[in-house]
Amino acid sequence: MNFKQPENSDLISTVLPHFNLNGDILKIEKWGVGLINSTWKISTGQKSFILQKVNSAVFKDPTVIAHNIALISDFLKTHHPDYLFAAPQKTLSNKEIITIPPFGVFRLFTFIPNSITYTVVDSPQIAFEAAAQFGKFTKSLLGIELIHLKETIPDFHNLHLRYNQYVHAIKYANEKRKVAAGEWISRLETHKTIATDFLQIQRNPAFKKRVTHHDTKISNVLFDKNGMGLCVIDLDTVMPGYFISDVGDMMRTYLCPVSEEEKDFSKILVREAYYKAIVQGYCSEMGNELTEEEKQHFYYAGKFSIYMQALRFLTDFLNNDIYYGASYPNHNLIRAANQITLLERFSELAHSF
Ligand code: GN1
Ligand code: MG
Repeated sequence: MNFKQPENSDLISTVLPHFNLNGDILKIEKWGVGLINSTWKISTGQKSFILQKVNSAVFKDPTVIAHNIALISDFLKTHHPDYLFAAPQKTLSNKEIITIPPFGVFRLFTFIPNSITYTVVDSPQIAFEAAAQFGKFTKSLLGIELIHLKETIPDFHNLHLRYNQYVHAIKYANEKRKVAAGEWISRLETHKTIATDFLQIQRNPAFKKRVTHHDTKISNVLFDKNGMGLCVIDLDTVMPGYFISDVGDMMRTYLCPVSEEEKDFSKILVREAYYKAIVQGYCSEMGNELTEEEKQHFYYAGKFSIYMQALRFLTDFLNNDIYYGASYPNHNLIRAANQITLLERFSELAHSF
């Protein structure tokens, strides 16, 4: 279904009346940097909220998200009642998530008072704290019956499938885009073994599926004013997965001082102290749970995530930007080239890890 993007006036007249805000709306601000969902911070005199419109082209069945969040929330209440869990607030009709035509699918969270988010990682301590929070999240959910946790995006981090989608995109791309991508396609080709190694992981019983976040960028961790981690947020892609997905995406997004949007590739470099902080932070929670073989794959985790994101951006460029969208010509090609450059910098460091 095609929905309209709401203006602030539409939020006030049509969307927010479905929720109990307990006060007058004083301010509506666009919030966060996500590429897929749209997010706003809603402030009232008493409390603040985070309103999110779920991208229903990507999350085809939003009830699956609501199901997973309810399952996790119940498990934590029973087994870890002190865990700070930002569950969505129910609508006046008692739903966690609601379709409001013509604007889309929405849910509302209470804004955790005094919490801070970062958009860049500028100290190893922040990287350690974030990694510890993602580790704690998975650890706290050990014991949940994975069979009941659904895949909100089927095959989301299946690298083998992502590779096949990329090959398919090359085959059917228009000539102009294929030519523009040529150099980057050949540079990516030299890293193809990352995809074949993943097939081995899938077959290896030492690699366990656990509750995995799948989007461990720094803005998905809430911190307190002293820089201590409080909890993780943005739980749409929580589903069964391998630890390499979470650790790898932290490496992809914390090791380099600039983001995937950076066009000046001379700024792309890998900060080793941050690598160590991620490994130590994650192991501070998950060290006793990971198998020896999994522990041998921290470095692979970084390659896996950077390579997969490069494939995904390049695939989208070849597919005329249908997934991520583009705000300037060649946007997804630049993002892909940025990630391929990061992969090259990361690969050069192999000797030191
Ligand atoms: C998307 O929307 P956002 O920024 O949270 C994507 C991630 C990518 C990321 C790259 C559902 O996340 O997998 O790593 O962009 N999420 C989805 O910036 O595809
Ligand atoms: Mg996300």
